[in-house]
Amino acid sequence: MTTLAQYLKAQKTDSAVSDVITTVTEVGKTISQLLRKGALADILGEAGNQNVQGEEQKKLDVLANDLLLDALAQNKHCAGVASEELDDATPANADGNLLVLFDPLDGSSNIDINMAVGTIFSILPYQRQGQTSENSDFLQAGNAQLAAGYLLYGTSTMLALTVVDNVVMFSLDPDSNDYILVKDNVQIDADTSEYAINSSNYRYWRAPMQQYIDELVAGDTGVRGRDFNMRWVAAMVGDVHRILCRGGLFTYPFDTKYPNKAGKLRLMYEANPMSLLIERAGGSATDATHRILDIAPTDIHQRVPVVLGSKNEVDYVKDLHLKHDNK
Ligand code: AFP
Repeated sequence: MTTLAQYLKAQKTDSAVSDVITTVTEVGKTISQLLRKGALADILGEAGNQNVQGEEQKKLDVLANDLLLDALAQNKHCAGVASEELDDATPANADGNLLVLFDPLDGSSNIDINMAVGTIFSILPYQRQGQTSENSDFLQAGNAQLAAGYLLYGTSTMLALTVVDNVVMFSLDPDSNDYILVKDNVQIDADTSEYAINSSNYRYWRAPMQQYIDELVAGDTGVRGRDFNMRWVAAMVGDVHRILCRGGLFTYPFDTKYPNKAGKLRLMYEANPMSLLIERAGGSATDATHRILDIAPTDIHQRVPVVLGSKNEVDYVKDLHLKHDNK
C-alpha cells in the first residue's frame, strides 16, 4: 500500500510542490467530512441564511473556498492564491515560489441533491519571489503548470494527480484517513463510444458542434456507423473522472447563450488543470481547434470552450470545426 506522502517522496517531487499538494489534500479531507455530514452539519442552503440556532449559515462552496484560502495563505511556499470564487487573487507569502489556483467546489449545484462535487487545483511557478503577487502573475499558459489535480467527493473520495509525466489516483481510506494509491499511470483509450454534453444548449452551438452531435445521435444509422452513449454528471470533475476511468469525450462548447462569454468553463480553474491530467493520460484537450494548454490567458477568470478526452474523438471534433471554418 502506498500513501500519498510515500508516493510524493518516491517520485522525488519538489518539496515545495509536495508541501502545497499536502495542504490542498488535507483541506480536502475536511471538505469531504463536511459533505458527508450534509444537512446535519447545517451547511446546506444559501450563504447569508441563518440556521436553526439563528447562526449565520455558510454555503459549502463558500466554506470550502475559505478553508483552502486560509490553509494555503499559511503555506510558506505559496506566494499567491486565486479562486474561482473570488474576483482577485490573494497575495500570500512573498518569499514563496508557487502560485495556487483552485475551484473549491466544482458542480456546487449538485450539493443540494447529494450528488458528486469536487475540488480542482493547479500549481504554477512564481517568477517574482520577494515581491507581492498580483493577478498578472497568474497569467501563465496551462503548459507552465507544475502540478494539477482534483478531489472528487463521490461515493468515495478520490484524488487524481499529475506531478511528473503521468496521472495517478488515490482513494481516501475512511479508516486510516490516508490517501492510498489505487491507480498508477492512468491511460485513456484513443477511441470511445461515450460522450458528455448539455444538449439543451443545442440551438446555441456552432454548426460543426451541432453536426457532431447529430452524427452521434444518429448512431449506427448515420455516418459514424455505430451507437454512442451519453452521460452528464453536471460537475466537470465527475465527467473528467469517468473519462480517466473508462475513456469518453467531454465538451462544454462555444455557445451564444450568453454572447459575452466564450464558453461556460474557466480556463485557469477548470480547463487548464483538467487538460494537463487528460493529456498526461494520453488524451487530448482543445477549445475545438486549439490546444487548451497553449492558450495565453489575459484574465484570471476568462472562459473557454472545452472539448477533451479520448484522442481520436477530440481530433474528429477538431476536423469538423476546421473543415467548417476553412469552407
Ligand atoms: P457549478 O459549479 O456552478 O455548479 O457549475 C459546474 C460547471 O461549471 C461544470 O462543472 C459542469 O460541467 C457545468 O457547469 C454544468 O453545466 P450545466 O449547468 O449546463 O449542466
